[in-house]
Amino acid sequence: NSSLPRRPHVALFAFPFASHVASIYSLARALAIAAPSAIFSFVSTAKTLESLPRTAGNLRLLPYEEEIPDGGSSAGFEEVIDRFLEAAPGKIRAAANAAVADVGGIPVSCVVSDAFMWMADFVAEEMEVPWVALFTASPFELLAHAHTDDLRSRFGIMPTHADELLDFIPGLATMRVCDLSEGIIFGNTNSKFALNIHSMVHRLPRAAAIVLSTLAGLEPDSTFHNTLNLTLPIGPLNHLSPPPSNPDKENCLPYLDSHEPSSVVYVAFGTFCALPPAELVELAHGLEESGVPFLWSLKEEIRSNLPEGFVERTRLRGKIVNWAPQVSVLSHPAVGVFVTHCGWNSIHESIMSDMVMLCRPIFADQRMIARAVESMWGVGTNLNSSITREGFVRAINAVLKGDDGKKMRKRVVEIRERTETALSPGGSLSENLKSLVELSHPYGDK
Ligand code: U2F
Repeated sequence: NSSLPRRPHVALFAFPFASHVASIYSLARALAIAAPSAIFSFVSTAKTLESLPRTAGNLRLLPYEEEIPDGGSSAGFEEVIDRFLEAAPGKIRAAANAAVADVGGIPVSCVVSDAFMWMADFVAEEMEVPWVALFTASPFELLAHAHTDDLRSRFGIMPTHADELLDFIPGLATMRVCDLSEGIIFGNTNSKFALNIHSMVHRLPRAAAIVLSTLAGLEPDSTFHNTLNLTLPIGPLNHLSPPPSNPDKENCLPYLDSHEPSSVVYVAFGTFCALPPAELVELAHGLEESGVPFLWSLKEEIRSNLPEGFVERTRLRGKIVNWAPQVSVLSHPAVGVFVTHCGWNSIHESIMSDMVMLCRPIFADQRMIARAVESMWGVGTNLNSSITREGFVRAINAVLKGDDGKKMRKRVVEIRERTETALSPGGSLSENLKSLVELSHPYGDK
């Protein structure tokens, strides 16, 4: 009956790699709770869907039509992503149709996608519904990409002044050319991934809103929202809808329980980044020579690169695991410093736990984030692009025992407290979520 108000139906499309699925799923869960009368169809690969916690009835999980073609066993991570992106427009269209059929023909009223899946806007356009993009990396990264054309005309494709400040871009005044992501003016600017990001920034102005995962207090500066159209900062996403606790399968927490307050170094480089082998060796020697206890999240397959005898020699004061329950680890009183690659989620988690950092950025937005950690926010030390054992020992001592560390700890508490105001009821987080619910919910909630 066409006189009855239609039930809103929001289709969400994940970029099924690294921490991106967990981020957009947090958003989906928060929206599903905030708009109980709407239906939410969440689409990702069958494999990634398996790892997600099941939720209330109005949030339905659907797989992309086929599994990611693996390109044969020799296909690297980049190639797998490229193949996925190539097939993405067809997969999104098929999934949108399947989502409609799955709920008895209720049409999609709003499309939400990871910004990397900007081609979801083709489907939104055909369906004449709004498209909302979620950008999961740091706003620095979005700003830099949004200025790709300016940066290329100013510097060309190879930077000549790698140390030059980016102070002509509002919000990036602290950053330097060398901090930019690969694919903007250096690195492979013609890789499929770089071309996809470039297409994304040209498409983003069409979005009804760009949802940013940010922490109030960490934003580049007050002018940066003016550069982008309708930005809704609503991070940190895992605060918006906390994931169920990450099981401690390898007993990290009991290990931490047996240590003094602020004494343990926690090392983790996110979901897929790895140090170059020679630096992994330096880091291991640095941990050994520093004499401090450590907890290291390091995948089994990389451990063969550790120095010979390292594991045996450090067995009594070090623990190496495949995966740590990071949020619980960072908030454990025994942890004194976080050695991180500066993934945006790790930064949020660290700050929300009053934890100071030693940064070894690897790629993408991580160099800009590491710069901000040290120079903008003053909550850690940037080891830049190379770890040496001596430098590492010095940095660990300065952070754990020196005045530098004390100042950083004071700063991190100040930032966390500022953030908490935004996260409290009626703060900017709930206001922005309300605006997003209104966008994704065009027929009201009655
Ligand atoms: C990409 O970064 P990553 O996915 O590698 O890293 P993070 O954004 O820091 O997210 C890692 C998540 O995995 C969790 C951790 C974070 O929520 O708590 N985790 C864990 O629970 N246990 C472990 O042993 C290790 C990690 C990209 F490379 C970055 O440049 C971007 O900033 C980022 C966001 O788009 O995505």
